[in-house]
Amino acid sequence: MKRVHVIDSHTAGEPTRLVLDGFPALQGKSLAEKRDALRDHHDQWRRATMLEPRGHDVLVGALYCESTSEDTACGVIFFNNSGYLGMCGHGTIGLVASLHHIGRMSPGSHRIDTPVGPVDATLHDDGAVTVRNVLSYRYRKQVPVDVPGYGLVHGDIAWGGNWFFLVSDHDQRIALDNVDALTDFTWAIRQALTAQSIRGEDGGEIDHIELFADDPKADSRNFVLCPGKAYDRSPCGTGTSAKLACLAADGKLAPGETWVQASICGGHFEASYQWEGDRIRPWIKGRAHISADATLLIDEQDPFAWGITA
Ligand code: PYC
Repeated sequence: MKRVHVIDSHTAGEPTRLVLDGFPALQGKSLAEKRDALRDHHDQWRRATMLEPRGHDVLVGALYCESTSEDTACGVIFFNNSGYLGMCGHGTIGLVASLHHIGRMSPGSHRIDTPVGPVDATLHDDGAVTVRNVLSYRYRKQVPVDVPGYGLVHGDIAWGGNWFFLVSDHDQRIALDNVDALTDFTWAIRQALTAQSIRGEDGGEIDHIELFADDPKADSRNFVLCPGKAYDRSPCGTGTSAKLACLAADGKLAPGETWVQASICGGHFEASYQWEGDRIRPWIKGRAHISADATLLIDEQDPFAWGITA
């Protein structure tokens, strides 16, 4: 029997499963190299912890990695039902809350390494967490994409730690009783972007699609489709960073001004930015709650030991 110690939390409704130990040791110096080693040689561990019967499509995994330098508290590799993420804002908030829960992190500021660069997380005395995210930017403005069944859709392409396609001009209703239609629409956009070879600046796949609408209690409400076709229950930390980059580029939000991003589920993140050269430094503030401290058991005799896959 293999055993994996996990702490589950949710950040504004979006779950994070922190893997504390049980995964194999990973080759590589940098977090990007370790992420590649996990993906290329040990991906069954992601599948076992993320997919049914132990996981589900909405879950985001966060593999805790011991710090390899003096200035970082730890490293983290994020993954989900379909593969690997660059950064994850809600997941970083969940990681910090979980480490605090088990007594491994105190209030204050902590540097955390990720495959796309270090971020800083401040755990506040009241349990809220502010993430100083990786530098973010808008790559292209109002890119047209022909979406079969929907017609021409325009969106901005922006980096917030993952690649996003951000669409404000649409006729969809962003409400929980309309999730199926929103998923169909955003999945069609995602497939059209891939089919039409519309990619991020580094050639990376644009695997997060974000829709915006007005919200009576926030500056905006979003719907974010994640790479594995589940929607983000939280306002999405990297997606909010991408949004800030677009607002900053359009001169619609001043540096230091607070932006309140609501999710389709009604959770909120508070966000702000500062310019650093031609990119922005985003800050995202939210809160996570612990939901389980558990040991996953992987029985080699179990035909679904390593997850249910297509
Ligand atoms: O909060 O950055 C985020 C995120 C990415 C995917 C799901 N949540």
